Amino acid sequence: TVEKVNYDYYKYHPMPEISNWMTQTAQDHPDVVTIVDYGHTYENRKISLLKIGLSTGEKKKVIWMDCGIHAREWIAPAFCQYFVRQILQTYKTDPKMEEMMKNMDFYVTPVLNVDGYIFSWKDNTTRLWRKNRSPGTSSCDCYGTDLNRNFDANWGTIGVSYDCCSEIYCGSKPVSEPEAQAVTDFVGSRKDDFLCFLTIHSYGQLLLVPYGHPNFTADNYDELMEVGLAAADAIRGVHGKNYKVGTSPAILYPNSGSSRDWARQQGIPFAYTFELRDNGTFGFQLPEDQIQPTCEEAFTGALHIITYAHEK
Ligand code: ING
Ligand code: ZN
Repeated sequence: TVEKVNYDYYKYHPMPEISNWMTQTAQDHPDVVTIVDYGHTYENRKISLLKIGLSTGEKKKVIWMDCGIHAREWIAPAFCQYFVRQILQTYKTDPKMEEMMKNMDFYVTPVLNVDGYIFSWKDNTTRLWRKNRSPGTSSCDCYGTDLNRNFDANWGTIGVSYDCCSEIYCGSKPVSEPEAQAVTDFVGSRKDDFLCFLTIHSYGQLLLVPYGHPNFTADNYDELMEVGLAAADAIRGVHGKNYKVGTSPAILYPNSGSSRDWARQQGIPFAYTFELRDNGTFGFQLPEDQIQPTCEEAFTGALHIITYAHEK
């Protein structure tokens, strides 16, 4: 079969194009890629991931990556797509990648907050939308919950708002949102198999480790830092960009209810938040000519973490 080569990985794509890309990718690699629909958004769209791996008959470990939990962070879905292309391109010639594809399945969600992502493509006034699109309450007339404050990890305790008009509204209760429920159910059902939980955001050039709450420290904090710092070194080697490594309270701001903290609390050892480029010059509106270098460096960083987890 002839590989389709016409998808432009160095442009931003609206949701229908990303959905078609998922279908096409699964069709092009029927032996390694399957689409898994694992939930619905508030507006009842499917939430889907690509499961990527070589079947061996053995029980496999799992690498999780989600992109686009925040609507306006367009570089994140672009990175998930690039990541998928890279692993599919390299495993045939790179024995180390082939080994990883045999021992592990990669579960990649290119766009988690599908409703929000579509809304951010609507027009100039909606481009910077962050949250999902569920309506507020009878007493609060705004749309959207911050999905990265809605997970059941010290929910509602710090770095959140109970005002439904806020950008960091944590929702009415833990996992009130169907998008957070989908991840919770899917990952929670076989959490012991997961080695890595990588959740991709922008911007700031950071690798964040658990926890977001300053009163708690991950029991593998030292190892998370060591691996994160080595990943940042590798990232610096690609295009010279500096990525800071630390907990959110130490280098960004404290928060609760993030998917990464929930994943670490579930026992998934290597849980990281990536904040991709840039440092604020363009912010969420990162120009398309930076998609390629951003993806190249982030791929190197992610692969460093994944390789470490695999070999451990
Ligand atoms: N940043 C993340 C946010 O949800 C973060 C940073 C992640 C903080 C995880 C704490 C825990 O606010 C962006 N850019 O969304
Ligand atoms: Zn974000």
